[in-house]
Amino acid sequence: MKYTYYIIFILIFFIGTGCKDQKHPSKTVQDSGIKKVSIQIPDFNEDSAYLFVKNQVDFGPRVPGTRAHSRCASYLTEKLKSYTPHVIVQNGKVRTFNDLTLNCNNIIASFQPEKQSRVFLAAHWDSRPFADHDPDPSNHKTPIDGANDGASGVGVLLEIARHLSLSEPIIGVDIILFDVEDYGPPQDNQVSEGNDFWGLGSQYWSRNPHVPGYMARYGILLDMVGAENARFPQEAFSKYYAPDILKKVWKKAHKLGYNDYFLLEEGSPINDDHYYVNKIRKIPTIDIIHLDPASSNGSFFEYWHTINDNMSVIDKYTLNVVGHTVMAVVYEER
Ligand code: AHN
Ligand code: ZN
Repeated sequence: MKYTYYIIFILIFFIGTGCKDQKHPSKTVQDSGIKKVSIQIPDFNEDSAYLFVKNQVDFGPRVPGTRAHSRCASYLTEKLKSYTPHVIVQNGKVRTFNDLTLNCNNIIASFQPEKQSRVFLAAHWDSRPFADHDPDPSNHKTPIDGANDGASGVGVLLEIARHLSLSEPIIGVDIILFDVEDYGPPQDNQVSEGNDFWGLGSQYWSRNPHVPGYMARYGILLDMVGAENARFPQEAFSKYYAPDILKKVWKKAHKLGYNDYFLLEEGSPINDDHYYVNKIRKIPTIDIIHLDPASSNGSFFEYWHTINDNMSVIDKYTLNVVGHTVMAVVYEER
């Protein structure tokens, strides 16, 4: 009798482990009918991504022209150089809404640059010079940490870059960190053509790509991807310019169980870096961006362009939701 229980226990144990769903099963796909390629999606590490966000914020607000900004540029460049020898810092001059000429440093890291079939992943690394949406008007000229608005997307991309250095996907990947995205005119200083004073770094890159005639299958921009319970509706320019990419990414997110984050409803159009890449460079590019029509600013996440966009809003799980989804998409491309 004792033995019967023992055997039943052993059987249950083996059936149990045998059926257990692995977090990242290795998939085998038929590649052009000849050789089989095993696809393993590496484990996105949210602690690592969080640290990458914190390291940027620790420099202080990364406002173009400041010491914190140039020190952070060196940090990002060196970090990316530890993952690939192919890092370019593209320097250009851009003109702001208030007629300043700023140095713009777009930082580009390429993985398997020899491959024709490639995608790019992007985020902006500068932070906003003024908290013009802060509820307290005395903060309206204070620069922001931009933990979510800026650093979160870059943190996710640095973690992805770390994985790209450890295991190669089938396609080539470029990671583009755009500078001077967030120098748009403040709320109380609206200028005509004000919308085109956002995304100055991506406008520069779109007209002057780091490789002449640069092309990619598609691009994915990350903007404000670190707040707790983030919501990513389908931003309208992404839906207009890159509907198939949008569907592919949202479908993958849902397959991974992230339905509460990647919403199937449409979000308002945002003049973000992807808009200029679509318009000028003509590479279909989507924006994974936290939008919230119920927030007090009417469009973006609650602490957008306030001094409260600091490390306290960053949630590791959200970084994981986005990083895991993007890595799954990239590593399954063939
Ligand atoms: C506009 O408000 C038109 N664009 C803002 C894009 C942005 C700012 N993303 C992050 N900060
Ligand atoms: Zn911003």
